[in-house]
Amino acid sequence: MKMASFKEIISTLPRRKSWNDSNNDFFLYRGFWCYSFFIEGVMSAQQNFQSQPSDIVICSAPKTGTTWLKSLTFAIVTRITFDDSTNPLLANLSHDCVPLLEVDLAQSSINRDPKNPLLATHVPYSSLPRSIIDSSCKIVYICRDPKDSFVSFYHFIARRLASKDIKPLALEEAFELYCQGVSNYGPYWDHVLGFWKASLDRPDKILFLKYEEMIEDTVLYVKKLADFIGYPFSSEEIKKGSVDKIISMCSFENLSNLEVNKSGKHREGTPGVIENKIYFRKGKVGDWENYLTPEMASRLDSLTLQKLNGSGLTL
Ligand code: PAP
Repeated sequence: MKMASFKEIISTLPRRKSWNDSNNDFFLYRGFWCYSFFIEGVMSAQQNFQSQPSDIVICSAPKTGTTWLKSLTFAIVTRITFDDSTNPLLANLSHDCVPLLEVDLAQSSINRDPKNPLLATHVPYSSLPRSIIDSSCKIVYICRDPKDSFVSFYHFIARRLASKDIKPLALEEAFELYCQGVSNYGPYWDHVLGFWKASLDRPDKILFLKYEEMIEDTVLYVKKLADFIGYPFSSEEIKKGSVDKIISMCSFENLSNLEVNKSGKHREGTPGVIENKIYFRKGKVGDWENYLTPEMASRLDSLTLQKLNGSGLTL
């Protein structure tokens, strides 16, 4: 199918005002809300993307720890090729080291670096290209407390709009939309549950991670991640401090202080250009307390309990 027909299909979808500027509405595609540009990419990837068994697909809803997980996974996979001073993560935003399925690989799976098995996506499990589900490639998913994820996303949009001199939606208005499920690739709970259920059915294929648990015991989860994706640390490497080096290189403090992440731009020269620094804000657990009232927090917690009820998952 051609882009024009994708656009025609999208124009018939339910539409809502997004948190972004008014030229950028959300459309409801297969049960999730998303900007039209990304839906076109998802449709195209569904037709064109051919996964390889060696692929490692980093999946997440936005603002749940994607930048960190991409860095850690990239550092694990490339640790033999690069040393501490030459790793591309020191000179590039991690989003520039890992192609995004619905943008970079939407038209074709051919123009990939054969040495890099990583790709990333925010697409919900039920809309992943068939070849990702059917091939023996690995999926790693990260999720986060929706209160922190909401606050993170709100700031991300506000900082992006500020650079264009546009006032963001009021926090309360964005919160209302979020609770209704109207967020980028949302409803958030459906996104998480899709991968959670799939990870229970196929534990060898999908590793399900939580941002908070990774912050709490990063060493444990970095080892788990490396084992799962087939790049385990040898006991020799562990003795040499390889795990700790990767964790320090990918830490919020280190990455956010790199020149590239202070002054560089992601997708420069395209309408989607973003300053790298807005991918780094605080990197803390529980920052929602500084922005949500107790009422807002308990409303979101109740919604989360209700949505995840019976799934065995807590957030
Ligand atoms: P994305 O979906 O646009 O890629 P994502 O990386 O998932 O964004 O989320 C951004 C959050 O991860 C930010 O959280 P905050 O707003 O609560 O601070 C960002 O600060 C945090 N983050 C970025 N890099 C790291 C890191 N190296 N370690 C921990 N958290 C990080």
